[in-house]
Amino acid sequence: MTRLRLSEATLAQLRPGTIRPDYARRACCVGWVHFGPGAFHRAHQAYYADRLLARDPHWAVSAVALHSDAVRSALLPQDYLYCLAELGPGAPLRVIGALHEILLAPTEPAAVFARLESPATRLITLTVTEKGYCLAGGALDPAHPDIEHDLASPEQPRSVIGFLTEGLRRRHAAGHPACAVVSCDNLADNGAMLRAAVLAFAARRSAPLAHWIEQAVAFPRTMVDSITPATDAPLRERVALATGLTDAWPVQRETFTQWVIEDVPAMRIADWASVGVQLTRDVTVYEQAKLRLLNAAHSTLAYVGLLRGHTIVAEAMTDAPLAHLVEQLMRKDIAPCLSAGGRIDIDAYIEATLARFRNPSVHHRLEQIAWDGSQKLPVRLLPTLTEALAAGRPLERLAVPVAAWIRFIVERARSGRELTDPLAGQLLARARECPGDPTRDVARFLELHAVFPQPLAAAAAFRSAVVAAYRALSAAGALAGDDEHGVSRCDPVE
Ligand code: CS2
Repeated sequence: MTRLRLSEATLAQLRPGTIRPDYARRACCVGWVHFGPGAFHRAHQAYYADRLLARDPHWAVSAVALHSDAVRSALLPQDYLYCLAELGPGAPLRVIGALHEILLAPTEPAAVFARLESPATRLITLTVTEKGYCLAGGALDPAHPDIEHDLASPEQPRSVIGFLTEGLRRRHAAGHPACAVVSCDNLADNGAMLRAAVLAFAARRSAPLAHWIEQAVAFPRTMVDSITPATDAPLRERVALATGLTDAWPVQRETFTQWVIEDVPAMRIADWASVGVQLTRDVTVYEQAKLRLLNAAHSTLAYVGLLRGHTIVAEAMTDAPLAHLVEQLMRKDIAPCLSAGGRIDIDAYIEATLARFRNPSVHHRLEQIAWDGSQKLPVRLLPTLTEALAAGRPLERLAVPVAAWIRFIVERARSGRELTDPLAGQLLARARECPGDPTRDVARFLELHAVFPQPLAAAAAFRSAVVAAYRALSAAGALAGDDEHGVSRCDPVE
């Protein structure tokens, strides 16, 4: 059966049961520019924009794709409408109408700058992933090829840092007020990090420009959370059956969603609370709990789970020794290093996170989480390891995901399977040089300064914990509790 394609013209033919935009899309205007219209943005921030639009028509989103035209090609024939499926029994399916356009940065820089410069734009957000910020050691990498390029050709930038700086420069030159720039990526202190990267770039262009950005532009920090599995065939099927229409690129996420933004004057531009977004003075406690508990546990499940032959998070959580490791890691190793300041009940947070991982409706591939480990470990795991080392706390269990990541890369190099990571070439080359001796294999990887900071990398206690975990894991991801007698190979002595 040939189905019609989702679009403005076919919206009226949606089968009952799908939630549709409850506002006049044509009356909406762009007030929000977003870099990176991937699945996470479309399932998370665009959902909140959609809810805001029901109250205020000034929040339509102009999305900017920095590299690929795939999302625009899929959504342009649909007037940028797409379906968002929440996952779980009886969870809703809704058509999101918040996207007004998708601009292609490489071919339409003038249109991108026009949006950035426009006084109607009151908010700029980013989901460009950890690698999109062109950092090295937590600061802008002036030797990054895109940054070198953008400093040489600031009006035809490639990087998001180049686009933002030039867009802000034009805004200032036109006499328009500054607007907030908000990183929605999983980076520690994402606001300060983005601000420092833009200022470092701007300072190389012009001191007065850097000064104006420093004085006028707010970079509030955020915590974003909602598990968003990549679009797959069952989702397309669900959407087609429920709506009666074809959607070239629907997105899906768990029902749980959270967005916490630092409460600065520049963010008091919308009724955020009315759509469930929380503004607070102190985002750090939320951010640390999210990155160090949820994301660290995710990466542990990914690397150990893949070695153990699992493919999906919920399935890995049915593997008792692995689920036990993850829970102990969160409760006994990570939680004691967190300063929740009474704002979050950490035990309840861990309980809820484990329940989210066990949700069988969420088909979240471990492979998706395993991507870009060189960018993720320094944010999710290494700060806890650094603090645990300084406090003389046990490192044995915390070292397991690090060892599993190294094993995972060594296995990829051996099997010739693809490794998705901006440092893939370097990582695979190192893995091929590994002789198969735990001490020497681990040493090859701990030399990677872009991943392992000093003094952690040089600390004997850390090195020996990673070597022990690497030895215990073996290529098949062996864990404590695998043998019936529960003899502990990874558990620290308690
Ligand atoms: C995951 C995250 O892919 C990953 O690395 O850990 O995308 C995670 O699902 C989200 O941060 C949840 O909000």
